[in-house]
Amino acid sequence: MKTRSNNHPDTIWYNARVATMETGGQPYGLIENGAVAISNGKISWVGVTEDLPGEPFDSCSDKLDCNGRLITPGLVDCHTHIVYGGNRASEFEKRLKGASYEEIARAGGGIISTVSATRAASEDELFGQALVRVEGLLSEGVTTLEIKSGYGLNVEDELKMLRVARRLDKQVPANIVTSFLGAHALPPEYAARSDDYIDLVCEQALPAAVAEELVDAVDAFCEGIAFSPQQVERVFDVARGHNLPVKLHAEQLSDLKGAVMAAQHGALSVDHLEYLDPEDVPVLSQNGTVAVLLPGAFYCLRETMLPPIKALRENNVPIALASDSNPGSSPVGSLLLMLNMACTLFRMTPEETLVGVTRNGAKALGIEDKTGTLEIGKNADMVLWDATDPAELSYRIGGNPCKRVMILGRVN
Ligand code: DI6
Ligand code: FE
Repeated sequence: MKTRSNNHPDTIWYNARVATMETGGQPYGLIENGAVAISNGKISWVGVTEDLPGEPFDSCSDKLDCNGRLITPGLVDCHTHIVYGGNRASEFEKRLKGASYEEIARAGGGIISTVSATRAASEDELFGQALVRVEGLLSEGVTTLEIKSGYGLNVEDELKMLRVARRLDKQVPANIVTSFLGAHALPPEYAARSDDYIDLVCEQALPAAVAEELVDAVDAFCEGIAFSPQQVERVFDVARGHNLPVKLHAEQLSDLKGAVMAAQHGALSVDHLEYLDPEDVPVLSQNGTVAVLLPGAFYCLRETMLPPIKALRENNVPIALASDSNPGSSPVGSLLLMLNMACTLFRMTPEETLVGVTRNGAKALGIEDKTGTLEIGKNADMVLWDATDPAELSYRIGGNPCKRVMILGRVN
């Protein structure tokens, strides 16, 4: 029997159009008639099929002829609230009759109605319901997923949500990372005492979640119906004390300058951004902060204010896209649909949208050294599509062109 060198490929996918999504070079980092070789869960070789070194190719037992189809990096959904109880279909009906998202929120509906349902649900119930939704995303080629807390809004129920996210990470093949979003909304028991609630978040909820190793990043909702930049800064200071990266829901409904504040705190990302002033965009690029755009929420809220795409492009701010999967503003179960919406609603290019759910999605989570592009040394997270042109992924609406998903070198 042959002894295998560490670099001997376990798997080779070849005869493919390989969209590496690396910067520079061809659009999409495309390699025609390409191949990707995998060793020990990592990418060990990427290039033109003819250039594959002969012997390892010949002796590799797991070879897949892709027949000219497209390979991309595994998709990254960098912003979801996919763990929650209940649903808000009745609120959808109210909004169709004319009530606004903000009016519903101020009348105790909206996020708070999901908080009641999430508090009432057991950990097992939340797990079972979220698993179905997560599996839906994964079936479309998502290999990395972020999940936020934020519907518990007390110590016990925030921890419950994060435990569900950690259980999901163990259960499914995809990599799941968590964000603590205790400062998502003011729970009713703290009405008119928002500073006291921030005390609870800073002094009890976040430290307890960190102590249980449930937190990969810290997020907040900076908005008139949520928390001020000053209140969010208090949460960010605690995050920094625990060496945790921060991110922020900012400028979704109004311009409170939350994005600037977050970028100045070195935030990984600022998310939503419809009301971000183009003049504030340079602060994002100066701090390496990713702009995460959420076309599902824009669409569902029938928003008309567009995020400042032109300024983001001009300032070379990396743009990511995500589902924002949540029961209120974005009941979305498809990341590919977000690519189409970003093209149609935001006039982003198909290439920008694919970068947004691969390379830049990974960057928004601070894991761009591990995933998001097809480069030697990165995790072998990749998708084979029943498509040849990368633009097909944003062009089609519905249908699922995902043929095969590899995560950490394993096809599941
Ligand atoms: N902005 C959003 O779009 C979600 N959270 C947030 O801060 C909405 C959450 C919800 O409506 O349940
Ligand atoms: Fe969100």
